[in-house]
Amino acid sequence: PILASILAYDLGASSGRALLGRLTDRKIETEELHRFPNDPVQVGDRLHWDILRLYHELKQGLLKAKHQGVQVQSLGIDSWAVDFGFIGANGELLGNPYHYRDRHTDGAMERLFAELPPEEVFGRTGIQFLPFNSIFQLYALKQANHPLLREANRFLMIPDLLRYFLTGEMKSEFTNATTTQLYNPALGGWDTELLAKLGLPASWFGPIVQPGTQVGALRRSLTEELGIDAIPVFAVAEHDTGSAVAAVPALDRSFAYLSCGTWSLIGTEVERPVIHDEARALNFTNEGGVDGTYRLLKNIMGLWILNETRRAWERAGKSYAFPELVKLAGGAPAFAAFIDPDDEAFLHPGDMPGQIRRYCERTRQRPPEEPGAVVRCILESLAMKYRYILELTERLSGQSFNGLHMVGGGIQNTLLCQWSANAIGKPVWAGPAEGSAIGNLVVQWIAQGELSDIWEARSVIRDSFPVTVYEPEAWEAWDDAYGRFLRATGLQGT
Ligand code: LFR
Repeated sequence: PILASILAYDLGASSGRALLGRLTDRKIETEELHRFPNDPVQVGDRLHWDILRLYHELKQGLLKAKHQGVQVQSLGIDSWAVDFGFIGANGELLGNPYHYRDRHTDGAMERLFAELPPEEVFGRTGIQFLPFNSIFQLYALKQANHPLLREANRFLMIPDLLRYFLTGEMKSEFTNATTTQLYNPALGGWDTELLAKLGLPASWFGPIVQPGTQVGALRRSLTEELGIDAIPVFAVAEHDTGSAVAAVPALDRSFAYLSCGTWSLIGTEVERPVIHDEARALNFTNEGGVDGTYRLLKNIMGLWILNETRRAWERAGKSYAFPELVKLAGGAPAFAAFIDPDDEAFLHPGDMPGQIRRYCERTRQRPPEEPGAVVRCILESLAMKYRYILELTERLSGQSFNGLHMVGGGIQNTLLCQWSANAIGKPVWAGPAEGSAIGNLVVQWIAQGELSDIWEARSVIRDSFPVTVYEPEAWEAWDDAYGRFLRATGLQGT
């Protein structure tokens, strides 16, 4: 094992991992220390995260390091965005955080807009409208007169909360704070006017720290419980997408990325948030990044649709391994039917194959029947949507990209990488797969002076991990099918 190293916890919507990292002679070595499932738990009508189990897994990681004789010099946590828990006056967590796919936010966005126009919310925050943004979750809780709100004293997002469990210190981290849609980049802090308009107490929202800030060390009760030293704890880019973008091995300062996992996030890095009518109309977001940058990007539903389809088949007693599904897709007829992956029908857990069938019926296409055809429909539609959003990113940022960097676990799906290259008609550079965890590590090294800044980090990542190049193929067929994709989905050409 790597004996002296730093530790990155990266929590995804379906699994989490702890990665050890070591930096020597401008080369990064990583080693997976611990991997664990992150299964949401449905209780009655509500869908929750199992937050204490996640904390338990963080501790298991620390124990594994101890048993392997690894000296952990610092650690950081990143996770998915928007979700949160409340701390009561006694310092304890109140309730179990909701999952952003819970239905308690259904309709909340529209109801909020009846009170506060979307122009104002976007103008203040620069954040895209997703029905599960913290702002809409909080609004839904408020309208439901949720008992939690009477006891709440502090609002902490998932990584803030886990970091609090580890250290006893409450701090909000910048990149993740921006995803609440309550942070105002022009003010450089929580938008207290917006909070007041929504009737949310500003006192819930504490100090914000930038990625790369040391926020305490493991608390006494924990080091005694585990029999380990007090490891320094850093706020990294605690939004996993923020960490993933930090790890994009770009050489050119003008670059486009696709962070590919449960979600597909496509965009570019900008110096200043892009907040104007067009950005709002296209529903682009400006999420906080590392070193004062912003991530101008858009969410695409991503491999969630495939994962959830596979789970539905599994429930029906038909289990397929991913490689098998991808192989079946490769053998199915091309361009038979398209979905818009971002249709609301695909947001919630449930009968995904049924949703795809109904979408096709609604849009007068023959629904795919066989598993291979269903998977092909999902992957081709994703690739087409990537082209669509990449073109919008170019338009909004006034740049033209000569290829697309793909990072994240989704790049293991080589068919998707190839089809993405085909759809955009430009090369795809795939790697690294552990984008978020590596971004988490490099921000700790920058904080410790081991790397000078994000651009040195990117070049070190480039030299440390393989990047697979996918050259576009069959451009004419893909370009022709793109027209059919736009018509089938009702999306406007750019
Ligand atoms: C990706 C991600 C996205 C965010 C979504 C929900 O893991 O963090 O950036 O929009 O999850 O939190």
